[in-house]
Amino acid sequence: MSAGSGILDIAAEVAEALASGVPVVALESTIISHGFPFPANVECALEAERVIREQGAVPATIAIIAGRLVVGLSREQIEHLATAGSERIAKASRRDIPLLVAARADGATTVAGTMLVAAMAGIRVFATGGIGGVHRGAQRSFDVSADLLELARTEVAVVCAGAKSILDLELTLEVLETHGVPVLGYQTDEFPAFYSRTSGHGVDYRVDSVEQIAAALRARREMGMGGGTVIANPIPVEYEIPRSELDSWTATALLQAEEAGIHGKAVTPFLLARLHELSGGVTEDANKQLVYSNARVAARIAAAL
Ligand code: PSU
Ligand code: MN
Repeated sequence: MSAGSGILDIAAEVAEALASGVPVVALESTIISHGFPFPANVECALEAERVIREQGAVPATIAIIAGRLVVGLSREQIEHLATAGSERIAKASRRDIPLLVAARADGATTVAGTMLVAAMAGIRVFATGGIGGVHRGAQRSFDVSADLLELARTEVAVVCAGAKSILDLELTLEVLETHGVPVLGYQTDEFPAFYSRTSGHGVDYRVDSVEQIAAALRARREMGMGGGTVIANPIPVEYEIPRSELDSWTATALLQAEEAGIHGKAVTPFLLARLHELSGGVTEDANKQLVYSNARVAARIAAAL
């Protein structure tokens, strides 16, 4: 670790890239601790970093390690988050971060937590799998991911494959609209539903090149608007999972969550784990591949910036 002031530890390679204008792409870590089982989680984390390097950019995987906000995890730190177990590593969203820092604890950052730390470090582009959103039944549960509110306030572009159909995608798009977060479809007119390229919901704007995306991000910056941008990149067609299969796994997973009385931050990890189980691992490969695809697009956007 070299640069960074106070509680921020920026890896030397990331600090040098930021100082010299080499493109940098942030990656989250909840996907490592809570999104995938071991060893798929390590494989996915390391391969996403490799894909970013292949495009000439520098990856910066973000997490909280012993209370330090680390920007650019080492391989050992990635392996630690992947193997320590999801009970020992806190899922760290905006509200959790000050407490974890104060307690010198470990935390794996969600989309919201990663955006917050990336912005502190001066990183403007971030690749993930899917963003959190408005959960089905949120009219009663009020379960709206903090990811959406972070997108409203923090100026980082998030490249994702849309959001999972375990969520209410229509309400998710409504909340993003309310908060002034643009949803750009990369080479698509539809908001993708993670494992599916389509969801039946349109995007605000279709963009066909990374230069177009970079121009929109520059314009936002010049105006000093703050706030994030969603770049929705559909899963590559060869890895797409047929909707009929997904729908039945999703319905079962949602029912199991309700029966088990799962709520709060446990909901998303519970549903993800059930889907991996119910699909006999089919969702796992698709999930990895869409992360790599998002990492590639994010690196190209960072270069175009
Ligand atoms: N969606 C996925 N995989 C994930 C997540 C979401 O398909 O791993 C993780 C991300 O870290 C996201 C978080 O930021 O779950 C959202 O959690 P919640 O719904 O509790 O806000
Ligand atoms: Mn939630």
